[in-house]
Amino acid sequence: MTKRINWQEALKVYLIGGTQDVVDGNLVTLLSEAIQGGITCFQLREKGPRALEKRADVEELAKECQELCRRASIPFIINDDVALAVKLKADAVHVGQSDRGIIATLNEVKPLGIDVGLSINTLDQFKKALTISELDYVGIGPVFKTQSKADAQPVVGMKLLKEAVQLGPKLPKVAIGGITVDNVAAVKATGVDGVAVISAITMSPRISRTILALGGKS
Ligand code: TZP
Ligand code: MG
Repeated sequence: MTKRINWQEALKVYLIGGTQDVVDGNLVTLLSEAIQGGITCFQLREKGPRALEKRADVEELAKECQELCRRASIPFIINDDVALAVKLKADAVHVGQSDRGIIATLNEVKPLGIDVGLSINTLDQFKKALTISELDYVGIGPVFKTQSKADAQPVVGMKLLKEAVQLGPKLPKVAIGGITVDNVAAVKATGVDGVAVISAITMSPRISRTILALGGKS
């Protein structure tokens, strides 16, 4: 019997991070603090010029992060790397539109009890996602301008969030891109289930306080 994740709950404060996002490069310490602060899930996204390069190092880091998440009973998600998600039996894998086909990913991982999240940047992509019954959640964005992703898609604004909530109320949704403690209330007012952030948490001088302000578990 595989576990069932309540994504509507798990998406509330979704931390994304990799070595490249942490000033001192110590992702594990940052993640422990963020878990203490009340994040509701974590996605390992090791990517970009400052990311770890060796496969063995990424795997080791992933295992450490997975163990911290397991102890805190929050989902551990791997970005893009389906093979690593399968090897570690992550709770979920998150893929983008340009990554390996979503159907191929679902066919490979769902039988193993691994959930799948998909990035959405247009209403057409969202409509298509609604036809894929096995999909577990979508990430919609970038809502605002982001400094954390070099190849980010055009900003979608809050209009797309509102349209998606109206069109597909049941599919769990997390908003992403440029979300901070200052705009989180407006983002949540659209009806999305939660917010996914990198810099708001990784660059915060007061991690716990920031997570609480974003809606984390207290
Ligand atoms: N996908 C769309 S925007 C983004 C990703 C991974 C980066 C979000 O980072 P930040 O710092 O919260 O804007
Ligand atoms: Mg991707």
